[in-house]
Amino acid sequence: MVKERTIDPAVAEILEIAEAQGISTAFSRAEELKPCPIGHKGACCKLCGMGPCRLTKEGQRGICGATIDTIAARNLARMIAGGASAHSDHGRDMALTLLAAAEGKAPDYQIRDEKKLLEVAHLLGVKTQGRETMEIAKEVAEKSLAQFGQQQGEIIYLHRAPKKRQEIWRKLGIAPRGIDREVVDIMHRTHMGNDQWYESILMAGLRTALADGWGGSMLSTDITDILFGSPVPLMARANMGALSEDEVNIVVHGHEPVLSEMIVVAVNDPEMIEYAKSKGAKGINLSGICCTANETLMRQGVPTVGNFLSQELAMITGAIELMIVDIQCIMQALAPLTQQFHTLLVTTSPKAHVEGATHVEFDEHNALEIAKKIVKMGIDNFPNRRETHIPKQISHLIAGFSHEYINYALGGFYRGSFRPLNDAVIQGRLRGVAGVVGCNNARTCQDYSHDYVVRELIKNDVLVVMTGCGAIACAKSGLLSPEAAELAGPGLREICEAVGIPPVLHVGSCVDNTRILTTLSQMATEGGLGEDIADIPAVGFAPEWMSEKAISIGCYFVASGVYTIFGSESPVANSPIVDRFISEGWEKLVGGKLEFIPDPEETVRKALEHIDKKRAALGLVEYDPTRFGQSGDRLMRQFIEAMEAGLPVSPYSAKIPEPAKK
Ligand code: MSK
Repeated sequence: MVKERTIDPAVAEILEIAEAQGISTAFSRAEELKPCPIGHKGACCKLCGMGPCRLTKEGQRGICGATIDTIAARNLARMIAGGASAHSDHGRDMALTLLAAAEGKAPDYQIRDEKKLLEVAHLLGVKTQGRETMEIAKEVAEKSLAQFGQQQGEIIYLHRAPKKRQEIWRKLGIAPRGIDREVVDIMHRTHMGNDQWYESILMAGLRTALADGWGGSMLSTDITDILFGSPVPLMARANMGALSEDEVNIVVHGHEPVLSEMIVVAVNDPEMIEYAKSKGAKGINLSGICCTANETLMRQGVPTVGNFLSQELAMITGAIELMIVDIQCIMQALAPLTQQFHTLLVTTSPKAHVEGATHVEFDEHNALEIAKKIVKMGIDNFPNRRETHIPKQISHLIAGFSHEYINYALGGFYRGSFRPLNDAVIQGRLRGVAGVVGCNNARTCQDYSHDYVVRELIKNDVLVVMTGCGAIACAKSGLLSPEAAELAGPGLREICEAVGIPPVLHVGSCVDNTRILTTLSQMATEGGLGEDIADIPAVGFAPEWMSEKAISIGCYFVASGVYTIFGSESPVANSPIVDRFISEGWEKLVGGKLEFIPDPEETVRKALEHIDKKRAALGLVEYDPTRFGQSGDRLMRQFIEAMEAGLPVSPYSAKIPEPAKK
């Protein structure tokens, strides 16, 4: 039943077509291919050639004598290492691009946010006085790169955390020494015959996750802002209705903005547009999928056509001339689809080749030229377009909430601070705050859990920040629009109307979860909500997680003191000891805990319970929504009216011709 697989009508529409034509998708394959019941719950060890050892009976051990607890802990730690590597390697590439730009070897890139460069320079201990911008940028890039290979001490960005949190990490010996070092430590530690105590393995796992969150990912976010500008709110569109019937459709997919930012420049080049017209198209229409989409959405207002589970369906519309992929979350199933549809699949990263795709290797030294070459390939493919089926669904949203902007929006230019946010929590106008992040998972109904959890949270006056595919899910269902304030509880609604923000804030891509860490740190140091992230009435969610990156993200939130709830069954369920340790055990040690709860209703209940417990511990007034809801401010109305009038709202969406419908 298509309805049980997705709540997105556009995906459902294309799924019907796929099914009628016998086209395989992740949705159909998930039905055909049941998960291995042993590996799924952490009870399979395949770390050496004597295995795989599948422990199915009580008290059973692997051939080497490994217990279920050791095996489950090793499996989870390796997932953290996999996720941390992916994020951090992305961060390294951003630092290398900054270095190339600063040395004048990547002339198509500039420093777009000098203020942020100076802020990061200060954090990294780079002198700024009397120095040229590019000189500072070069040293910032070099110092950032050194964080990856550092062997001793602790990574510099830990100093961004509240003092109390830093002390917890040091006391437990989980302050990361260097980003790469922690990943290698896990791979070594979990090798056959090494660390056999689940607690020790899992604490090392937290250290690796911290190296991701407060290291590789945080550097990535900051350097991306330096190179491409820190996001500020802009209006954009989401879902497959963003594909065009009469223009060349080019879709960017993956994670890194280094190429996609150049693609934005290339598709707006008048020569390219003329060339598209010469091939019978009316112009060029750019859109995105997954987190590359989030990057270009946040900064340029480029529409997103969907999240992780939408990637094949977008191709099945028959309307995409070219899909450019860089790294991560790219389904191998895309290449076979290009044999049935005219779409050209272009890979660009030396780390992500796909058999059956065309490879055009990206090189930041020659960025715009390569971007134009790829766009031209898409234009040349336009005459090959056959029958199309583009769903009409489109939603409007506001994206671009960097933590700097949240600070500014709440406090204003001269008094920007987190004071108003803290005060709102203290007064009970906001019950608490939540980060809802992560992927889609073909084992659950696409977008359902994201949508359910977020609706319930805002109804209960919890301000929600979102990233990744979760943010796209809620963008598609309209929760990132100003009108969604109508669905919020009375206190949150008042804030949205007075400040001019939606109740759900899009803060970026997977690596940008670090914006949430920074926001929580600033809330903790602002005062009134304790002295540490763990004191704040806050929760984290990944309702439809699937990637190792999500596990790493979840663990760095836990290690930072946040109660974090994942949807679906626990990947360590067959070891009740490990399952308890990552929840109660971690909570005793670091203040945050990780739980896997498949039922979305239960996740919301437990989250609100936790928020109320934290409020009580801080001595705050009990949450009472009847005290609020009298505000008359309607600043958000301006955004709504601009949308309805189809006014130009960002450099990119200014070219969108049709006015938004009511
Ligand atoms: S893209 S890691 S499916 S959020 Fe960042 Fe989406 Fe998850 Fe990939």
